[in-house]
Amino acid sequence: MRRKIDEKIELIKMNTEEIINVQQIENFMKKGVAYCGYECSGDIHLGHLVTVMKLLDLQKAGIKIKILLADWHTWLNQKGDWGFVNSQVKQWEKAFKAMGLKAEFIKGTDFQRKPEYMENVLKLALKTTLQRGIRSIQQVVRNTENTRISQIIYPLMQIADVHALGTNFVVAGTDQRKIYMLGLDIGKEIDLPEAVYLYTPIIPSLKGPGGKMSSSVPESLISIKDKKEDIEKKIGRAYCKVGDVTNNPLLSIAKTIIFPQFGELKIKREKRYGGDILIEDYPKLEKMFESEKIHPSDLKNAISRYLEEIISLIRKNQ
Ligand code: STL
Repeated sequence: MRRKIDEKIELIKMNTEEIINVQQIENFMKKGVAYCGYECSGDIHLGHLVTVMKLLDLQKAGIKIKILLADWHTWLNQKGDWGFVNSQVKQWEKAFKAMGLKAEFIKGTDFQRKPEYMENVLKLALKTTLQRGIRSIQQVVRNTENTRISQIIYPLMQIADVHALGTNFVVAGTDQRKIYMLGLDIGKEIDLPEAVYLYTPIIPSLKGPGGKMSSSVPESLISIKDKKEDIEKKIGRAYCKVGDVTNNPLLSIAKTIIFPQFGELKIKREKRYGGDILIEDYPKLEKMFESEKIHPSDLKNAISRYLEEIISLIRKNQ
């Protein structure tokens, strides 16, 4: 029994960047509810897959999952009009189901129009300086030169969501961290429930140092709509310097997506280049790449192969 619980906790903690209130995991595991919110615009890409895989871990540990299809957030963040947002929401829900999530799907507009909800947003607004509001969205908003007031309401609504959805586990990429940290500071205004905050790593842009995989930069990402040829082409062009293990999007994909899914990575090489190698864990891959025992082109071939295997399954289920 104890061992089973410990195994579940290990699974929940695996491949996270940071966990707030980690000591509460066991307490919330029994009757806990987890949520992760998504702006629905553009195609789902590997960056989103990192949180989806973490949600699948929580699901395996017996935790109920709520997915917030944050339609109003998408609109507030200037991603498109309501015709666009509504059609995206439908596509995203279908895709999440194809990835194996047995979640409750909730649209923002299903509950964010309630007077109690809006009252909470205004209570949070009263306690937040403009400066802090702007700072909290730096990693979420594209054009930070011309921030709209709608984009400062956005984080306050995100904090109110934690309350409205009655959640005990918040799952998010580290780009959302400043928003939820603001929430922890001012949450007592709205009786914010105590929750575990799990932050997952961000996959760097395929284009190299500086950026993250982002819907607004098509060459930065691999989407779940990409075909085998697209995957091979984009991975083939991806930034990957010999021996360099920092800012390497391919190593990041291996660490956060391929190893958790397959538990190993096989590099296929012709005999004259050293033959096949089976790598059992991520640290070993990193060491071998750093010491130049694995060449970027061999790594690229392997990553393309595994990504095609994952994405073809999602494609088939949609
Ligand atoms: C992005 C990109 C992305 C996710 C989000 C934002 C998250 C949005 C969100 C909205 C409301 C919530 C929680 C999360 O309650 O992949 O720009």
